[in-house]
Amino acid sequence: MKIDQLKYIFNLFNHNASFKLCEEISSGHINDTYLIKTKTKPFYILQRINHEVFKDVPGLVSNKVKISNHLRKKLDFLTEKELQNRVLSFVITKNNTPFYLDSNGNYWNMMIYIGNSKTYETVNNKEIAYEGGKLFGEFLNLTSDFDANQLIDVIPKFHDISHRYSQFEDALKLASSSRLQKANEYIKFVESQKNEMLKLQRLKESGEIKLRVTHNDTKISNALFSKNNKGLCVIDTDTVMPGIVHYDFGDAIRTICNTAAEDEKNLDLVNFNLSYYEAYKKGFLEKAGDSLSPIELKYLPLGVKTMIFIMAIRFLTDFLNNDRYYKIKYIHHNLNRAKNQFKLLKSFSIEMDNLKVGSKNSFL
Ligand code: GN1
Ligand code: MG
Repeated sequence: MKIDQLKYIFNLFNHNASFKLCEEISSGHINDTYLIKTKTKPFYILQRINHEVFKDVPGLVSNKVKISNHLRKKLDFLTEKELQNRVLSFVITKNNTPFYLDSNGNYWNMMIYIGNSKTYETVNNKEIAYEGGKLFGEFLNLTSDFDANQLIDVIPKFHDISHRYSQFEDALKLASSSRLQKANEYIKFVESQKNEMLKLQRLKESGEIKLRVTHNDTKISNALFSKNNKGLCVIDTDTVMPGIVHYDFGDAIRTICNTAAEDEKNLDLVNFNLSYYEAYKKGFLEKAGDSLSPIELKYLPLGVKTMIFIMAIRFLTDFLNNDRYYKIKYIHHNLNRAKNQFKLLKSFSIEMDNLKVGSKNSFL
């Protein structure tokens, strides 16, 4: 994207700032994200939302604005300056619309950049795990009184395993023989797991586990921390929609407890860190525990297992589909991501079994 085009789009939004420069933030797999630096602070985050993936962008933006408004109300004891660091603030266009739709059909959304903050792709100390737990736990707690029916399903069946299995099975039918061969060992494994992996979905569908507002992309890089490592703000609320708590708990653990990055190729480096699990759980329960029912609590560990599996099957499916969904940086990127998640799943299961043998405590 050319800088002049970005500057033009930036100036269609409602602000009094002068554009200075922009930097692409390339950590996301779906949208195009730019940090816009202006002559005076605050800076801004300008995003092109991928409308191939998100079919109803106006609905998506409406979801996130509703959630930010709700969080602001719940945190109204904070000063305006504090609120700007704790809750995403979206900027409307000069035409009073919550996004800009360009002539190529691209949707643009803008928010104020939260300065003096940092993110982690991987975690290297317990404090971050604990603070991350508090932050995501608080997000769930503060949104627990928001009626989830007011939100659209931004990606229907996003975390439904049966849907992910049917996409996987479709991919198997069309995949090239060379990709099938490279994925062979994992394909067999995926097929063997169906029963256990469907369990949470059945509990959701039977109504035993209630729908609530969930974030649905709680990887640790979607948590902002202050310079002194305190949890500040949950970001990337594109996938906020009705869901179950287990996947939010699971996705955070999936990324926090992996001793390596999600796409690390050397699988010896990929292990499940149990002490980070404990730290995250502690922070999470401190903040969200009161809003969780016994059945929600009981199945949190299965949420971890299921969420790691969901990411593994999604990466594997995209590899079989010749990389149509996720951005990739090299040819076997998706296969490596999938292998990484399968290794993490194995390591998680070993830790879980050891814990059960070693003591009478349940994993939770
Ligand atoms: C995608 O684009 P990003 O990085 O926010 C994906 C998530 C995955 C994540 C894996 C809409 O999120 O579900 O967990 O990659 N988002 C979508 O890193 O598919
Ligand atoms: Mg996301």
